[in-house]
Amino acid sequence: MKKSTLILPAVVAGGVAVTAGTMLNSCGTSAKAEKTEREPMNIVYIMTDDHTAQMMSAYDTRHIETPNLDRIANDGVKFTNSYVANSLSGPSRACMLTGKHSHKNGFTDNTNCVFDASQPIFPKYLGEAGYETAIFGKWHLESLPQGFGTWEIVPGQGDYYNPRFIEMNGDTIVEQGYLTNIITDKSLDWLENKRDKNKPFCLLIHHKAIHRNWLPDTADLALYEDKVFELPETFYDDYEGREAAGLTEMRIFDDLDLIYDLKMDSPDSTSRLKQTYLDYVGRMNPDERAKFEAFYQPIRDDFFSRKLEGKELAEWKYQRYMRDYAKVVKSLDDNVGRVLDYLDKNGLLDNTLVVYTSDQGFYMGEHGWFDKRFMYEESLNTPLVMMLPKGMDRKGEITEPVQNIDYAPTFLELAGVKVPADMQGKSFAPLLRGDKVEGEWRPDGIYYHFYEYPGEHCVRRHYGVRDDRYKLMHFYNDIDQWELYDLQNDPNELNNLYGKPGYEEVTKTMMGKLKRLQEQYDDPIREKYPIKD
Ligand code: SGN
Ligand code: CA
Repeated sequence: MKKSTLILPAVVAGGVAVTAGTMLNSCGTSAKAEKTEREPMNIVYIMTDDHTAQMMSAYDTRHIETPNLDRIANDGVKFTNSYVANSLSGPSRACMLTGKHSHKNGFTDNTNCVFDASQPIFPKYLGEAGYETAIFGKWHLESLPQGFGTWEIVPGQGDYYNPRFIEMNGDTIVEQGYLTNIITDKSLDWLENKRDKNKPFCLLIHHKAIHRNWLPDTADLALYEDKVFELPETFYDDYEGREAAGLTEMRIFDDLDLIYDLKMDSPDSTSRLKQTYLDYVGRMNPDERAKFEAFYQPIRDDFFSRKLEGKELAEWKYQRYMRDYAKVVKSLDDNVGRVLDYLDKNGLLDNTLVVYTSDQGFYMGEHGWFDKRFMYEESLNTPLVMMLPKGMDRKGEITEPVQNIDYAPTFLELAGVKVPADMQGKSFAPLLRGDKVEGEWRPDGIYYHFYEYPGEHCVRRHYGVRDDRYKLMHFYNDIDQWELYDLQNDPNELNNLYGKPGYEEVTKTMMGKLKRLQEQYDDPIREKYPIKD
């Protein structure tokens, strides 16, 4: 392999930092290191869309098995307190790429923003440091990518079947097949045939899966049909004491569309989303469409004959939702397996950081919902597992709270690239190296801010703080409501303690944390809603 000009990151050997060529012995003098060379670390970052920890067996064994994703967790590390900064696709991607909160990177919501792609993002810094960089799949930032050596993205949300891709020359092409397979094919082709193998690489594989409307690969249609998914404890939540939760349009019962989401189309059934559904399934080739119809038609016949209502209908919708979502996860899991196998067979795992995460979590019937957006646990959390390169010995669970704004500084530090001072995330490289960390990792907890309102699903704007025990949130704009939860005693966040006697001290402490975080991150919202001391 050609020698790299990179300044190599410190490798920990017996607690002593080793940089290329030399290491300090116990007397502080320079001695010849046993291992004098270290190849620069590669990064394979796999991110899905709307894949939630409840549907990944490394995190939750109730529903489905995800053996390939679990392989990453079992051979490496699993973050048990992994959060996003703004639970929505575009905003999450912008946070992750820039290492900054939404108010700093400018992409606050999916509907009104265009990402200024000329701003610095971590792949750009890696490219300048000699890395080969590429992204394949969902981009969702409206402008075209900049700062990557190679990119090929799907327009907007992308199509599950016979998808369109925008190429670097600006052309839009149509590929034949199922999107999760195709994104993986393109990624593996780049790894094998397109990149300069003399350079370290950073590859971002961004799937559309598991995004709505959960169109499975025809190969996986029959899966999970005999399974009855357990109903979440909060499925019949009445939202008492939580005004914003009660105002949303993301309920499985009321808002999950029978045609678009659940494929219960018939010639005389109508819905606002029928045409969108027809456009999506209309992309299938005749063979795919025939398999699709042959699978769903008996389910439709049965459904229309039963004329379900009330709870029966709600639970039927829940089961169908879970089954289709699970099928889409299966294809994703298989494709992650293909990437791991490639890295393994080509001897790349020793020197590659493999990351698997999602752009946010998702509701699988909790509070009666699908979708995300809220700072409640299911959508604030996002899965995060990593396989570490040799020399980083950390294994098992990492419990320190991390956020998607931390990824950029972490990757840069691990690659030996200087972390720019204006990145707001905190590099968690020390946690991966297994360094001893003094004191609390994030004494004030993590900061969150959601903006997309007015917007689809009607989740009100809110910001908040979460520490290891409590969560404080403020819903604002056309409402003004505070919520406070004791996550230890009320993990389902049903009991809003804000304003209740006995919680004055906790509220004061959490307000202090919120205020400090808003100052630290310089969120202008604090001028509109100043927090008094
Ligand atoms: C689409 C979906 C929404 C979803 C948003 C944002 N509607 O608009 O249900 O919340 O994407 O999702 S759909 O009718 O078009 O399917 S995100 O993950 O891209 O932020
Ligand atoms: Ca998403």
